[in-house]
Amino acid sequence: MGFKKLITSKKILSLFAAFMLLGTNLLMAQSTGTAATADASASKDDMWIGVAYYALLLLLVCVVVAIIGKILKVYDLTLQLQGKKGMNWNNIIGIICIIFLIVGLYGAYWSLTVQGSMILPESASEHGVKIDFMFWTTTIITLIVFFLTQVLLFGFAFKYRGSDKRKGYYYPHNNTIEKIWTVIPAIVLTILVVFGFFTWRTVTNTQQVKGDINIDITGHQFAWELRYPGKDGKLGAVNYSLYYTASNQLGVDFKDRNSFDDLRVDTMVLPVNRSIRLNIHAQDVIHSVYMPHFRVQMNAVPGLPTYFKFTPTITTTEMRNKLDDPKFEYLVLCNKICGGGHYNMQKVVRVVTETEYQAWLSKQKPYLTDQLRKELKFADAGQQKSGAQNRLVLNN
Ligand SMILES: [Cu+2]
Repeated sequence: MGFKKLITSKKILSLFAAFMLLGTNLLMAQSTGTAATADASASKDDMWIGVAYYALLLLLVCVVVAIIGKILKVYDLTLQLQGKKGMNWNNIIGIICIIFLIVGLYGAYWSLTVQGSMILPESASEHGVKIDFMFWTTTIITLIVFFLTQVLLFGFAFKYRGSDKRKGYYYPHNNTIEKIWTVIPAIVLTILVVFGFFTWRTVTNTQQVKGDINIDITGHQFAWELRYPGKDGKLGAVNYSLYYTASNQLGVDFKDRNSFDDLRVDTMVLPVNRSIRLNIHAQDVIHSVYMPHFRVQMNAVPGLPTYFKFTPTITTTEMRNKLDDPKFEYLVLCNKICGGGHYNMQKVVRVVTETEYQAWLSKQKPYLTDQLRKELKFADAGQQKSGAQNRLVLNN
């Protein structure tokens, strides 16, 4: 293939487009990461240098491939001019297929061992074990299929490469083979999908029961806010029309007396082996509560409260020992790209024993601060103040 033909061919163009997309991702990631820093313009320059570097590298690879192709072609023509037998292109393509197979399988092995070692540790929640089982089943099945199909594809391309000694056998159709490669994948995929459906159903088909620890988690650009119930074990209601006041950031509705003893906390502390119900809210755009160690993820949608129930099974201390990492912390992250500060939307989650949990809980400050009491004029009217008046005060 000539150079001109090479650079105008669709495949090369799409490869180039993929590289440019990679550059765009790099651009977004870097501009987000450095949005708040003073030297943002300097790093933007660096970023463009990075994009140009990859674009040039791609062009260079194309040129080298084209030159090698040309050299071989010239060599082939020279041989033919000398009356010798030309190069055996069938052998060359066959060997390239085998090289591609070996390099590709090594790449898959490298990815599995190097990147695979960065995989999450064992699930720290009850339902997570089921999700992990499903994940590993799917991974093992797809790995077997991947290995078999790649070896067959490139192995056959090599073994049955074109040769003067044999002729290609014309084999247009075979119903049995068609049935096998349609029915087997259909059965396997159906099993996986049904398996996934039932697993997800058992994970999410939950009811609120007595003894659940209700925790409100509210996402906004760019932080998570947490609210725990007080001694009554009940969270007061929230009202979206009360959002955005400085001292009542979560829009807690003090018409509801359950809200009087609610607690505002900074770290999500959870007692081990207790059922936790996260009530999930968002105040501006869609966020997503993501707690990878517990295999928990649920979108936080403005105006549409969602929830997720789970039971942590491994304390932070136990997990630190298991991983031999004294600094390990569970995290709650945001898993929706919700704006420039998205990357920083995280909070520490600490799983502790019941005794430690009670001790921690007793030290937390109430959501209803003195400032808020003053704003709501609780001091004047005591706790009998009507909700309608509260709202009037808040809206002023
Ligand atoms: Cu977010």
